[in-house]
Amino acid sequence: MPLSMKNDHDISGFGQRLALHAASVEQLMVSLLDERPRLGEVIRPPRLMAAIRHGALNGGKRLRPFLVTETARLYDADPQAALRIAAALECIHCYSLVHDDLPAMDDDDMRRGQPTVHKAYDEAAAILAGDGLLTYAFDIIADDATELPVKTRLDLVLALSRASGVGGMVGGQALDLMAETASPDEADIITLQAMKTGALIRFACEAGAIIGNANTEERERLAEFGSAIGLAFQLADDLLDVTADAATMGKATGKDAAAGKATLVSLHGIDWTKKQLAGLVAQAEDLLTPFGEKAQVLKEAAHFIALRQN
Ligand code: GRG
Repeated sequence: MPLSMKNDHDISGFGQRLALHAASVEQLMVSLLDERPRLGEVIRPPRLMAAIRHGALNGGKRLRPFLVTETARLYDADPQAALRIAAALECIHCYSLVHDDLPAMDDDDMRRGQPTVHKAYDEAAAILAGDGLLTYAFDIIADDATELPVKTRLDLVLALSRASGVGGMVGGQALDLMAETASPDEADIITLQAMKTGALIRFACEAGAIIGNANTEERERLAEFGSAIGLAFQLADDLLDVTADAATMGKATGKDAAAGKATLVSLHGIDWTKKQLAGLVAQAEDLLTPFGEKAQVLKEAAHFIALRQN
């Protein structure tokens, strides 16, 4: 069903499911981000850990972790192992937000309804908190406590490195910073968004296939599903930047227009964007067809991403 016909699609049920899942990710992250040094560590400096917790344990939607565990569920994979990969990915996402908020980047004071890490602490603390979260993600995956075969953990490390690194999120952020002074065309914008925001969401969906030891065709199919909903996520974010208020979003809005930054919404308008979103959700649903009833929740996730209000 096209999205334009169903803006009243009920996403509240999915929202509750997501919130429940978020609580389990949060619980694991609380225990991972404590001050107890692990084997090979000396001490975990309390102020650094407090800044890390401020940036990571502050009420995000935990959408990427949800996608990891839900795609892993298609393969009846070990839920505890999947949850650890989900937490690792969330560490990377949180690091990206902490660094993105810095004065040298987006210069934001509020995130998830709270002062950003550099506001609550200071810039050096925010840089180090981001660095710490980034490194820790790979620690979590490699650790024997993640009870997956070594080759699977290695595949996850490689895929997450590629998604978050110079050819993925970091590269996309670099292109995004350049876009403030250049005039990117539609193809440039799609590329930078697929890298900056899409790559982690693509990884989230591919991760379930890696954890579940899926064949190459299914791994690619789930990655493509991730790409479609990743682009939808960014389009919805650009729409919200135009239509939502800061209180609902827990962060400043109207920033793209203020920075003179071209987005697909500024190029094509709101109606076009909504039609694109509908097309992406339909494409995402089609990609899940071979998984049958088991993928119903992932279909709901695609709708939620396109219709979300924050
Ligand atoms: C600094 C290396 C580096 C990268 C930053 C992703 C990113 C790259 C910056 C975030 C900028 C931004 C706000 C992009 C819009 C899409 C986005 C990632 C929104 C935040 O994600 P949500 O809605 O946030 O999943 P929560 O708070 O729910 O986790």
